[in-house]
Amino acid sequence: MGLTDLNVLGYTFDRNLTLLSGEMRVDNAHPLPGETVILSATVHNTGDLPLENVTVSFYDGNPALGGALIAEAPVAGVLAAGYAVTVSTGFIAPVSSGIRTFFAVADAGNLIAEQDEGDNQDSLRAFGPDLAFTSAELLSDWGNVVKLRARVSNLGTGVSLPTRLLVFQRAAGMDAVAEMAIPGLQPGESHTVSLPWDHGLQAAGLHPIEATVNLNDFDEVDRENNLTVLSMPVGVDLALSPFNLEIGDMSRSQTPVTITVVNAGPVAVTDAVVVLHNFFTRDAASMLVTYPLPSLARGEVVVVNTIVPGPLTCGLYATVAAPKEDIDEMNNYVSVAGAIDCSVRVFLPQVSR
Ligand SMILES: [Ca+2]
Ligand SMILES: [Ca+2]
Ligand SMILES: [Ca+2]
Ligand SMILES: [Ca+2]
Repeated sequence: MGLTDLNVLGYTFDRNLTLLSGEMRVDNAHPLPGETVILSATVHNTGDLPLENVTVSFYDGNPALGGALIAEAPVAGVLAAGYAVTVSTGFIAPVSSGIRTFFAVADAGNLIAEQDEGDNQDSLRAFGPDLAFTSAELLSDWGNVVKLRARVSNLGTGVSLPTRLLVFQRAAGMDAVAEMAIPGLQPGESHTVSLPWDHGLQAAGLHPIEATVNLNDFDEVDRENNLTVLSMPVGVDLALSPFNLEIGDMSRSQTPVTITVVNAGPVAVTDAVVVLHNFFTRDAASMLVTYPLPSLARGEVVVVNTIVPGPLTCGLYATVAAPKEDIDEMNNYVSVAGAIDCSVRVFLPQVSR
């Protein structure tokens, strides 16, 4: 009698519920104290069989360490294999607290025997203090001094601890270029800062500046709003004011023009020139008048009154420039269209009926 190898290809139909990491949600991360928020979690039937009596229990804190049950949310009807359903429960936001960790557990009472009882849980950190930049701007002060004007707000549900606001110019080194203390803030409270520093000698151009609050003094769920990136302009920035441009009768042979030049940048400017063009273009051939400005102090405003030969039937184009490159060209031009539209256009054929 020979040996018989008996190979049995077996397959067991499994039951399994799964909560995937990172699928828990809270509908409002910044509730007012006492406001009801909605916690939700998605339970997947990752087994082979449809399941009934599926529940997801929500806890405030880890249930294995004494976390309090918030609610047990039932899944209505049958959860078919391969399907998932999201269940939710209300939770009254804490009046004031640190960060909470919420847990969702599928089949917490273990009414369903599963292939894997260890994949039934997900968690979500929420609430607590949440510092954020709610406004921030960089202003040129005088010389090489710039100033960060910013508002830091506590958007969270818990009191924030005293911390620091740090300013970095990463390209210039790893150390903070400026810093100041931020006091502890109540939920909803804001703190406005005005923080000047001397940027020293910098190349002309736009330099990215990072301001960050609470780099690592205390824990926050949302750290993305603790950072703001601003642009520090260094160098010449002349501008023509679009609000202070006055032109006389553009059909005359002599037309008075009043134009306002602003030195908007952080440095004094020498040898600037205002150029006025006819025909609503900046072509050299259309140049009417050049008006030199030998020196402009930082922040200086100069009103130029001149008379240009007309008529300006197509319109007037004004530019300002200096020998040193301008860090923002967009504000160096103003124009006024004339009575005649001289711009090049493509006309579609018109069909009359
Ligand atoms: Ca499971
Ligand atoms: Ca189970
Ligand atoms: Ca924050
Ligand atoms: Ca400019």
